[in-house]
Amino acid sequence: MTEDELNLTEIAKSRMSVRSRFQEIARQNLNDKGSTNLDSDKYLADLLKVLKIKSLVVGIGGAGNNTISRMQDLGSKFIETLNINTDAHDLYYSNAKQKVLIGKETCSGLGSGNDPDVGKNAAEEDVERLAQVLNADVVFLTFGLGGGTGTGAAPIVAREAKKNDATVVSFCSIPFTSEGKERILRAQRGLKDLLNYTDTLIPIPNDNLLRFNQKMPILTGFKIMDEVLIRSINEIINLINNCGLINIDYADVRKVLEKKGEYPSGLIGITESLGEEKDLIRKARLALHNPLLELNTDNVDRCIISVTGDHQLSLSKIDKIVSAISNEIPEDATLKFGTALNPMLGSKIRIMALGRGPISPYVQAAGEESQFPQSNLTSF
Ligand SMILES: Nc1nc2c(ncn2[C@@H]2O[C@H](COP(=O)(O)OP(=O)(O)OP(=O)(O)O)[C@@H](O)[C@H]2O)c(=O)[nH]1
Ligand SMILES: [Mg+2]
Repeated sequence: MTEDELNLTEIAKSRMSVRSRFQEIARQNLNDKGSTNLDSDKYLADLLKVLKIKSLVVGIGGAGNNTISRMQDLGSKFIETLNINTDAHDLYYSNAKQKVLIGKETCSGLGSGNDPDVGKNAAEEDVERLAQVLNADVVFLTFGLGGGTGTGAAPIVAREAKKNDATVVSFCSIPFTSEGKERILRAQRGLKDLLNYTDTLIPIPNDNLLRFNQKMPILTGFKIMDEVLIRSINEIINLINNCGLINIDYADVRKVLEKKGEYPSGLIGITESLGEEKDLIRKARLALHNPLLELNTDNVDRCIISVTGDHQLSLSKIDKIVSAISNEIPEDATLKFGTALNPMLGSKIRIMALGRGPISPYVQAAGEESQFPQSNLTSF
C-alpha cells in the first residue's frame, strides 16, 4: 500500500464527520494555484474512498442486546453493531460485533438492579471508552425503556455520539402497562433525558402490539417488537447505503433524520403489497399512518418514500404510492421518493415512509412531565 492510500484509509476510518472527511480530501487535492482541484478524477476517486457513510447500530441493556443479537441472526452481516450493558452475562451471550461492559466499579458486571441512576453512572464511568467506539456518521440506538441500564445509559451514549458529530436515531420500547407503574415512570424519565441528545426519537409502546392479539404472550410480544425495530433500522441503512443509485441522496436522508424544533420527532412505516391498485394505496397509507406509533401526520414537514420491487416495478405503481402518501401530508411538505431493486422480493412491493415533524405523544408527555397517553386497545 502506498503512503497516499494509507492516508486515505486512515481518513476513512477516522472519527472525523463525513463533512470533515470531505474537507480533508479537498485540502489534499490542491492545484498549482492552491485551490481545490475539483474537476480531476483523482480528486473524485479519493472522495469516493472516504465518503462512505458509516452507520453503527447500538443495543443498550437487555432488550437492546437481544434486538442486536436477533439482527445478526437474521443475517444483517454487513451492519456494524455494538452492544453495551452493565450485565456481563447478557453481554457475553449476545452476538454483536463489538461489546462494551460499562460500570465495572458501579455494577461489577451484575446489572443495574433496575435503577436508571446506576445505569447512568455506569455509562459515565466508561465515557471515554464509549466515545472511542461511537465512531460513525449515523448512530442508531435501540433499547427498552423501563429498566435501569437502557433507560439510564442511553442518554449518555446518545450524548457521546452527538459529541462525535453523529446523527442519532433512537428506537425504544415503552413497557407494557402490565409491567407496572414503576417501570412506566422510569421510562418517562429516561425519555425526558434523551430529548436533548437524539435527532430522531421513535418510542414504540409495547401495548400497541396487543392490538394485533390481546392474548399474546409477553415473550412473543418482545420478539415481534424486535422484528419491527430491526426492519426499521435495516431499511434506513439500506436507504443510506443505496444513496446515489436512486433519486434520494444522503443529504435528503440526513435532513429527514435531523432534529428540528424543541423535541425530536420521527415517523417510519414499512409495508408490503402484492401490487393490486387498491391494496397499493391502502399499504402506502398504512406505511405513513404506522398504527404502532400513534403520530399526527399533519405535522410532517419532510418525507422520503422508498419503493422497492423487482425489475418489473412500473412507473404507474410508483406514482400511485407517491400520490397516496402526498395526499395525506401538508401540501408544503418536502417530499422525495426513490426506488430500489430487490429481486428477492418476488412480486411484492415494499413501501417505506420516513418522515420528520410528527412528535410522538410519549415524547411530548415526557417533555412536559405529564402522564403518558393511555393506549386504547382497539383492534385494526
Ligand atoms: N423488544 C424487547 N423488549 C424487551 C425485551 N426484554 C425486555 N424488554 C422491554 O425492555 C424493558 C427494559 O428491560 P431490560 O432491557 O431487560 O432492562 P435493562 O435496560 O437491561 O435494565 P436492567 O436490567 O434493569 O439493568 C422491559 O421493561 C421490557 O418492556 C426483549 O427481549 N425485547
Ligand atoms: Mg438488564
